[in-house]
Amino acid sequence: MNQDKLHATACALVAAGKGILAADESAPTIKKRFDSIATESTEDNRRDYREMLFTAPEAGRYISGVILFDETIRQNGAGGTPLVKVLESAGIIPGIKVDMGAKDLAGHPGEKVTEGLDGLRERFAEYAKLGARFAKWRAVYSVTDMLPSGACVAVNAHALARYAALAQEAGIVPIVEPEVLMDGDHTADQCEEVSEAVLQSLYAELALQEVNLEGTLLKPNMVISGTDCPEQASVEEVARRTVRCLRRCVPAAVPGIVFLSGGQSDVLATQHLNAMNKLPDSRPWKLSFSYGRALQAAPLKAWSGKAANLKAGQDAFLERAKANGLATTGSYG
Ligand code: 5MM
Repeated sequence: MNQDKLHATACALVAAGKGILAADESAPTIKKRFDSIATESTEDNRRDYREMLFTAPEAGRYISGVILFDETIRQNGAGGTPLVKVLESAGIIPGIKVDMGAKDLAGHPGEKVTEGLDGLRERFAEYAKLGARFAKWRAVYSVTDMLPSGACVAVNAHALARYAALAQEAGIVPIVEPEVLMDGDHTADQCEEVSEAVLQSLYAELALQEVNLEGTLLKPNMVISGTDCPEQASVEEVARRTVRCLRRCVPAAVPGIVFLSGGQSDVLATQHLNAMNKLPDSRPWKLSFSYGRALQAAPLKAWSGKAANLKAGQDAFLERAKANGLATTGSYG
């Protein structure tokens, strides 16, 4: 394992003014997205849509890396160039989602454990050959008065650390993504408490398994009220709570924290990131983004499955990418 190389890649992914595009929707998720614009989810349509995003002029000014799905990392663009090469020539680092999804956790109704460790060493070796320089594994936690259980927190931390160790062995930077879900009526207080427990368990497990933190990135949720909670935390409160929670749990050795958007509106996700980067509190890590929906909702709608809308789709994508790029330095609005 070349630790300097892993660290350099992790730092490049959180360079000032830049963040990550999560374009790693699995087949059922991308179908859901395409259903919303009445477009069939064929292999060609998925390629055309993603190629539209990857080739948006000057996307590399705001986008440091793209998380790909297994199909995409093997796919050629319409002109025959591999999409990995298309990204590289735009100055964007290719990444890969390697988890096999969140499955029901035995004995714990309503909870999930992320699977995909079997054969992962071999898959990493192949992905490295295909050009992946970073990877992502997502665990999810539901919040209720009873959840998450200690078991759910522990098994997901263990799996995230096993994945991270295997990624580094292959020379690939692991992004660890523990997502405390927004669904439900829980308060921002509950979200903060659960996020803290999840992160503490994760960093204890990463230490136990001797993962080199300098060569990792964290992709967490923000500390936010549940979608159905009658009292919604303001932008400033979300920023303050999120940074407080991260300062309590995330070691200074981690180069960067790249948030997921988790179902927030695109503008709100940008405002939250911007507000965090404006806080005077000292922070040892960069705060950036790794948004899926918050970067793609607008371009997906503008494109709507029609080649004639390519420029409109790219313009909509660049607008969100630029806004989030500004938010990484607290200079949005
Ligand atoms: C892009 O969506 C990713 C893949 O989800 P599925 O495996 O369910 O298809 C997802 O992991 C995404 O990378 C993160 O949740 C961040 O995306 P959002 O939309 O929450 O910013």
